[in-house]
Amino acid sequence: MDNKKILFSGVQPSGSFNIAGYIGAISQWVKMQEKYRCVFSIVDYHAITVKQDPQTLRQQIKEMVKIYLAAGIDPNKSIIFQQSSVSAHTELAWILNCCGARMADLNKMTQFKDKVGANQESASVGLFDYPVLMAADILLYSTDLVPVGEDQKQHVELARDIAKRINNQFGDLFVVPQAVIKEEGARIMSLLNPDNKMSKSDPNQNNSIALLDNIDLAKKKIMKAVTDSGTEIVYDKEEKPAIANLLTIYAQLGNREIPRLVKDYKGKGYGDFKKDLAEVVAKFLNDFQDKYNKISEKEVENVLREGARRAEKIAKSKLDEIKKAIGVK
Ligand code: AQP
Repeated sequence: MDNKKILFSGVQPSGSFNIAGYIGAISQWVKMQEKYRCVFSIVDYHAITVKQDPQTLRQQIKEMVKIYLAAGIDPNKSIIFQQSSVSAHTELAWILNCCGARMADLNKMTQFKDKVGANQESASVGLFDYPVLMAADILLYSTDLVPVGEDQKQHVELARDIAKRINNQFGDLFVVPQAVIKEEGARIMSLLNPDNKMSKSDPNQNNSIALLDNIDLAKKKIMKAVTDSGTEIVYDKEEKPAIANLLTIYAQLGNREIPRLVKDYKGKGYGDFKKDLAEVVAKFLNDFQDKYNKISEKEVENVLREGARRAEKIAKSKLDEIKKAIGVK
């Protein structure tokens, strides 16, 4: 076994995956797989924490595999697997629920509060407990690094706390993982309301651009994106959050530096800027969808079968170690 660090991350197959998740998470995975041993999951048990249509969910799981592959995740280098096919995840989540996680931890989670709003009483218990399942996902693979968007930072912190508590009580069982968050692009905002993050589950699809969006539709969404008062293209997250967000998307999908873009657009208006950005997005989507459309169902099946086999081996051996340590085996 080499001594490369281990990296774990995942995406929920819930809704149409958008450029925010691509920029915040997947784009950094692709670069990191050269340097680390990587495990990437399609976290379907997280997706069912909110209502899903079974037929659509099945479809979205396959879609996510194709998205991983089209983005450049190489199944010969990295493990790609469906979370529910490795039962150690839910088994460990139960153990962590009992032995490591506390009510006070989960009561602090801002993503739960943001998602349920005033409807806390009708939210599923799974949605409340989601961060513990995420801790299990991470800790099973002795993960060193967890590359995620900024919204997941608090959940990785919880995984760290749980790992430390269990290590204190039962001996050194877990590696304490670290979140890896990009300096730019870790929080892409919604196109029509730059105070909110761009999110798959947003009911207004004009707020986001899905990787599989029709290209003309995506261009229209950019042209309709809100801008700030004034006319200048400057990067100022506080005063000009909408333009700062569009500059970030431009830089990330067009492989450009923000300061350089600001220089290039000096003296030009929002209209010119958005027209060019629409072209950058269109080119990115075109290239991406070309690759996506070449991936066959057979390839998806093979990747998932082989990924589950490899993930299961690592996860089962870790779970056995934990079961022995806590006294159930
Ligand atoms: N707006 C964002 N900017 C940057 N990164 C983001 N991520 C999500 N939104 C942004 C990152 O993408 C990965 C995918 O996360 P996920 O699908 O498991 O769920 P999420 O974080 O809950 O993302 P969504 O879009 O808000 O999904 P829904 O609406 O289904 O809950 C993660 O690494 C995330 O940080």
